[in-house]
Amino acid sequence: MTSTAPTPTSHRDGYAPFPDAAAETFRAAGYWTGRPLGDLLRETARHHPQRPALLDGDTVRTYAVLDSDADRMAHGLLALGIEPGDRVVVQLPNVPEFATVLFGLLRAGIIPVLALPAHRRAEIEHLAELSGAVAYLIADRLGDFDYRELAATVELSVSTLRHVLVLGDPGTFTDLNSIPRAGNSLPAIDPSDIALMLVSGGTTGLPKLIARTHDDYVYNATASAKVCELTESDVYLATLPAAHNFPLSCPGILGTIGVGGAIAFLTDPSPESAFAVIERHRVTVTAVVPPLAQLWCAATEWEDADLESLRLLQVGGARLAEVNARDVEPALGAKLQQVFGMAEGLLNYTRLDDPADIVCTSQGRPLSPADEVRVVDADGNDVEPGAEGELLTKGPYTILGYYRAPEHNARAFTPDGYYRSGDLVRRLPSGHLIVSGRLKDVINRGGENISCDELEEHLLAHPAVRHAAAVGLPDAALGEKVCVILVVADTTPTLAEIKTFLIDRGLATYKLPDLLRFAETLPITAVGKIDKKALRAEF
Ligand code: OOB
Repeated sequence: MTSTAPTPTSHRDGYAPFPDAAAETFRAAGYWTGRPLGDLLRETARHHPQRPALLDGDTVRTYAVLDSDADRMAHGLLALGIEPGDRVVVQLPNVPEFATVLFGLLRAGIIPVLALPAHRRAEIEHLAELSGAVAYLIADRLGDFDYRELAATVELSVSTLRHVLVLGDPGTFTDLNSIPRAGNSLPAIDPSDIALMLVSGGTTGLPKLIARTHDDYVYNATASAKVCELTESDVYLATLPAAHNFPLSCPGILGTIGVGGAIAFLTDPSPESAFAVIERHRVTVTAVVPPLAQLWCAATEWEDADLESLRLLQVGGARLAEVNARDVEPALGAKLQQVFGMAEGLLNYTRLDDPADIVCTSQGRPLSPADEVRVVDADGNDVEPGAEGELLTKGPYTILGYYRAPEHNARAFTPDGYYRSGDLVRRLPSGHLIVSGRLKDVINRGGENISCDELEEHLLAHPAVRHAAAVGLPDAALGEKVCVILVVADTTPTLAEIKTFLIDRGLATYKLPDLLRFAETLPITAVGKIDKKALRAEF
């Protein structure tokens, strides 16, 4: 076991609950409604049984069908002997069955641990051990990767695992579609209990588990749907991996189900395949990370799909440079919404009626009136209004501790329950936040701190630059030197040209790169953000 907890027995061992007083406040104020997540689907299915829920090529699953499939899935999982409170590692690509499996587990009170399709042995074993998972639920394969081979290894090393369930060809494992589907009554769900576990996007070490309750996650999804003015006429496209908080619940799949919209799924987010699906299903809303937003914008020059239906492009997960933000509406014909969120909770959105300048230069403002945000200096004191500092937060959908991680929690949370995000922000008088970097994504060059985000933003303004990443490399004299890695369009600028360009933009000379490297593509994380750890190792 990599868990620091002493052989936990109950699913609540190692969980940091909301304090009673806070919970009472959130209920009284109406943020928490006492509904289990599974009810989002139940209520829509009751009111609009014939509306399309899941779109997949020519196949349409209505809300009535999804609702009864989810119930049957719940019965089947319980019939296998998986019990309410048990954890199941789910690793599925973006396919409609993701929704059936998720709601099946939620209704059975079984806790999904939502792994990303790109996770491999190290992450899956860690997540399964840490959560004490009894089952691992996979697709047979995605592209040329065979998840059954991964499962065969994981099964040997994780002692709590009793089942491997496969969507598709099961090989030597259990076929998810052949498990018995009837005969149980579904358990009562306590809305303050853990509904599901997300995986942290953490930049250091192995991922951590983030336990979200029914109450807080229903609020996360439904309040996000309101901010995005989502209605039953919307068609949401799950472009980023569905297990990630952004496409899952911001407002994503869950928010769309809550309002009775339809959902289409994408396993390949390349412009060619994404644009075809947008055109075919008349997609209205989707969420992407900045590198993908850039790629889609550029691709409108050579792809001629009809994207007219797209009304809102949400971009988040990493800093979107202003130059790229300004491209979105002209290129795609959709409104841009910047989303600065975290699996730990706090979500910031630019609003649909914010002025264009705010939408293009800020990362949004908190979703909830009950979100508490502090911007603090290195000593934990609030900075002057508008000054840069670390974002601390707590509120009705922000966790108070990672699951089974007491030592890490002592550093990552303040004694009075604020999550230390590690993000450097500035707050505008309107409450909008500008993310200026990460506490750790800073290069210390001879004692001067250089924000990688800031440098990258300037580099992206260069006409030849498609993608840019700055990393600190060890240097005997300076401690660290500045290395810039660029993906360029057609011309290849020299280091001297890049320096002149940056000086002309008014950048301080100590921030200029020492080294310039070129790459065909930049390495990305499981959800598609630029992977700084991998870059540092490579250059
Ligand atoms: C989202 O969630 P995670 O958990 O994968 O990553 C959270 C971290 C934040 O702490 C921040 O460092 C960074 O990703 N981040 C942004 C950003 N959005 C997230 N940095 C700059 N600008 C942004 N717009 O990434 C996530 C969760 C829900 C919605 C959207 C993103």
